[in-house]
Amino acid sequence: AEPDLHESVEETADAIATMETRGAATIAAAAADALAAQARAVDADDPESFGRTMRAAGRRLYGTRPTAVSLPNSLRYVLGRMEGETVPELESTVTTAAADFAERLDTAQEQLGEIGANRLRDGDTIMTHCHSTDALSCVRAAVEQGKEISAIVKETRPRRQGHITARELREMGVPVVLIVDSAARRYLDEVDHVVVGADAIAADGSVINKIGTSGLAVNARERGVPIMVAAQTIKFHPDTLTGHTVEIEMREEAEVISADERAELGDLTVENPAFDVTPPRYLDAIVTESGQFPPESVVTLMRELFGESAARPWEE
Ligand code: RUB
Repeated sequence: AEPDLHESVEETADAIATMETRGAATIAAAAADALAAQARAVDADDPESFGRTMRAAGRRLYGTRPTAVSLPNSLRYVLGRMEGETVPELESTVTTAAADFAERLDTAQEQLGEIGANRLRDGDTIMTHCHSTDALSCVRAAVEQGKEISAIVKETRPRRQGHITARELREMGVPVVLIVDSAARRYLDEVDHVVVGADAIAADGSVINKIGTSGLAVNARERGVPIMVAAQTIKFHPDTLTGHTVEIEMREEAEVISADERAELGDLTVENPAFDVTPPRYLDAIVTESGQFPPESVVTLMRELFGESAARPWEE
């Protein structure tokens, strides 16, 4: 039987699954926090059972959503640093690693923001898709540099994360025009730069992000509008170094149609993929805390960071 888990692990896992906690970086931070809470709460006198409980907590969090690789990378960072002969030693290595991880996330986001901001010029209009804290970090840094930026914000059906983006841009003083997703190509003529985030980046430079990103990228390329992906290196998907593909999450039909609409429509299938894959040829740059990269070149940095194999310390 699986060990009983601390309520903050259960709550964090539920919040990720229901998307109350969402966005790749935010999910990663929440998972690290939950592991730290679990470590502090473990009521074990032997190191063996401490380790078992921590791995079970890792599995519970891992199983929530499949696409954002920042989640397993967070578990990897924290559980990979769990070591010691006694329970207090194990506990302190986990809580220290979780705190380090959170600090690295914040620092990385700030650093990539500075780099991404250099791509934006005074007077630029950007277009956004979904809500990405990494992408917004670039806009925030540009605004702080004194550049005037305005934004065309895609609503992002079915869950309208564009509303979160619109609100945060307004808080930065950025003028916002909100559009439905299907209006994006019409407005690209007015756009200087498309700025999006990532849930995962594959070894070939493909970017996995909110459904609709790939269509936006193809349209932007056709219109000659540059598109940058703002993504910390925890978005690198180490399994893709060994030929694995990234699982695209399929979500519930209830996000797309109501029960009444379903009754009216009758016998059909609704499909609701949450993410899509944009091939590297449609992207101009991947902006990370370690610098700006042409998408095709990220594999070198990925190997440096992860080696050839990705550990899975949450497994038994
Ligand atoms: C969120 C999404 C975001 C990335 C990057 O999808 O696709 O663009 O996660 O976000 P969902 P960040 O709403 O389904 O979680 O830069 O904050 O990590």
